[in-house]
Amino acid sequence: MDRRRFFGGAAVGAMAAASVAKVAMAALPEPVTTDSADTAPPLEPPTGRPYRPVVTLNGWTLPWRMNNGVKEFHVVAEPVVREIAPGMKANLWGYNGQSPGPTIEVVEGDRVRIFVTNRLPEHTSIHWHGQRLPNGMDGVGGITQPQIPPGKTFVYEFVASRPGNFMYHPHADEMVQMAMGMMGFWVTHPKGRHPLIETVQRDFCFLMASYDIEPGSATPRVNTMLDFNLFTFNSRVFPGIAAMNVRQGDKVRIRMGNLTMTNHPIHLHGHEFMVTGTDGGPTPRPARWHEVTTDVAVGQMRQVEFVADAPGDWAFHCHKSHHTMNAMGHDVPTMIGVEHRGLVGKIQKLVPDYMVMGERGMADMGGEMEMPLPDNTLPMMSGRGQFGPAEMGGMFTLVKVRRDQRPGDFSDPGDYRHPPGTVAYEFTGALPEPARAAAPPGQAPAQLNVRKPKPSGHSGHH
Ligand SMILES: [Cu+2]
Repeated sequence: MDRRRFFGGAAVGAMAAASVAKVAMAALPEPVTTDSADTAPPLEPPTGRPYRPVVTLNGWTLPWRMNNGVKEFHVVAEPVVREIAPGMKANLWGYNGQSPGPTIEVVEGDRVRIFVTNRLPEHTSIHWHGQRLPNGMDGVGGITQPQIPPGKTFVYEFVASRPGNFMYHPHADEMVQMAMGMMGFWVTHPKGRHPLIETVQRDFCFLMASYDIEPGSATPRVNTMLDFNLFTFNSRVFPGIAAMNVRQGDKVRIRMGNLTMTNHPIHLHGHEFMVTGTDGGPTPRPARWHEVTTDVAVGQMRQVEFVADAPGDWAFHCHKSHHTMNAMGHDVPTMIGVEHRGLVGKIQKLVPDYMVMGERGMADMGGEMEMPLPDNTLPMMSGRGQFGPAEMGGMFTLVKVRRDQRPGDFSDPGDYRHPPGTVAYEFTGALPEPARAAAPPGQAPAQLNVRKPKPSGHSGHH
């Protein structure tokens, strides 16, 4: 029978449109989203080649489906609400319900197909930072592809050909979209054993982002170039950043990428690590050396590894002190040594938001701020440990090393129990007078007790 005649004119069109729409719907994987800022347990690969998955700090890994040997993901660009730390939520843009977006984990050699749906009010694109791919899949809006209009879905497809650390972010209205939090981590695991990629017991990843959110508000100022006031690991600040909880003796890998506007020297206490990889891939062994701080420049990724052999709660943070502080602290006038009691109250009658540093430093403001904070605003320094206020915010968290942390258990073991006699303690004896105050009999007291070389009487070597 002639099919065209059987179905008839107008009916064919309607029928065809309906079935095409249905096929397209069926072809698009159901988007998976979350509204949680908790650290999800590692996503053990249900299909495809096996690997040891990563743990994304305060994040999660995007599930996929296999379709004729292709790993299919559905990424949705959309406005999200992100809890930056308990007490503050930010209106950001992100992917699949959160900022940053979910981590994408694949295996070297995987063919991946990523459906990107744009639910933002403006167009976007996704650039797959660091990947080898066809030029037209590189995601530079206007250059390698048309921008993805609001409401539309585009498809990216390529082979994840080299193992390592990657990022994804828009290459469309970048200043705005990255200032709003659009970014995600990508890990390509090696296929089988790789001579430069070691097996580790704990594998963590996060991205660095900075925001300029005026105290009392919730939406970043997108035009800021330098004066950011929130420096985050995965859009979280201390004490909201999850600790990295490991078992004593574990080999630990931490992967990090920097999508802020400045560099971050990342520092680990109590251990030496080795930089074992960058966004260019694993680092050749002769080029590795031990560090306790590694600088992650703008647009770079670093992967560090160490054996967590020292039990304790070890600080892990950016070494720029302003980056371990939240909003409000950066513009406060220095008042150390200035007696200004009573002055603040008078000024605040004229300027209600007026705030100054304490006479003895800023620590007075770390524990209990005397001033009420605007709504939805974090103290500039907060976070407590078992011994009191930590006076930090921003890019600060802990690596918690415990003898009894079970393999595969990433839960927080609580505060470290220090063995007796191993905590810095107060000296309670009598304090001796400074030595420089003592003068030999018959001489005036010396200002400084500096030993100088004798002007003569010393025969040289010549
Ligand atoms: Cu920093």
